[in-house]
Amino acid sequence: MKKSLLHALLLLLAFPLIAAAAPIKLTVAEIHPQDYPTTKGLMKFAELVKERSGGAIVVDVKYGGQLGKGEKEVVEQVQFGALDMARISIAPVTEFVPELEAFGLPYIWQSRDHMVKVLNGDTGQRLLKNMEKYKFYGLAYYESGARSFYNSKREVKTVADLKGLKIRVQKSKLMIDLVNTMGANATPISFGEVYDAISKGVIDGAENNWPSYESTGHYEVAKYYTLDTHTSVPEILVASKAAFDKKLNKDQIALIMKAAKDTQDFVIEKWLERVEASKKKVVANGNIITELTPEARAGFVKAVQPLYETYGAKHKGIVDEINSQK
Ligand code: BDP
Repeated sequence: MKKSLLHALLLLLAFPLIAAAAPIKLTVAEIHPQDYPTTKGLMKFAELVKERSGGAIVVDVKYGGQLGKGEKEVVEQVQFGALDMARISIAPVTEFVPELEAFGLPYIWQSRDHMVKVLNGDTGQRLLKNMEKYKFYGLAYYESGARSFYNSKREVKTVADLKGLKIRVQKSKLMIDLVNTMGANATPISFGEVYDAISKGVIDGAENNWPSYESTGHYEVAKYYTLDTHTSVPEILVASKAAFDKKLNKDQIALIMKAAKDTQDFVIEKWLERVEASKKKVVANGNIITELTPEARAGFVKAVQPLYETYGAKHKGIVDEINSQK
């Protein structure tokens, strides 16, 4: 009798401790596979959050598109509060946060250093903060190299060679307009459907950076890759304001934001390694890699100028800020 009373008392005492010790679980969606640089960054981020919160916050990295194959739909879920976080390309995010379009404008960055300076400086950080207006917490920017065209039909040496090619784009108005302005026929479809669409001849190609061209296997079905580097739209780690405000206090949100930023350099490091590995694999496969002559590059740059009269004018303040930091 006495013993069971004691047990009950102990249980009562222990229960609040057990309850308090249950970690807060957060999920982050990532479309890329486990060994992709951004996924590695998220693993590191999860490690930092766990360590710095003393195990009170646990981040589950759902990579490989487990939580959705379409990035636009994933962003929608984050905004709505059905998903805690996602690592995505800024391109589909611009459908929800229009001012981010400035970062995806063609040939806007002079170099990686220029981009990193702007993103980590006042301009980039202000735009991250501004995402709260759209029900997001912008946590950090991740590296994404430069996007270039690839196709299964022919070698593209000048912008005129793009004419008539059916090119898959991300679900983003800016990307659709960008690719159409260059003379190709933009076809918006989800990332995960591109391989089949190229191999079945539904589309002729797509555009992406070295690691995505390689990791998706697109290089196997679209052997012509032209390094025109038309856009360097960064990746972004976004959180749901609704979900975060419900699950976390201010200090915990600050801890998460800091941990995210602290993984940016790590992603750049992993990125540079992967670019080299991807190049090796693609070249060994016998793909045709085309470097642009200076004249051909000038042709690409000229072709996209109309976008500066529309999107550029719309975001003139930000574009001027970016240009002044060259
Ligand atoms: C890759 C981005 C990924 C995008 C994908 C795409 O890392 O987030 O979804 O491009 O083209 O470079 O959809």
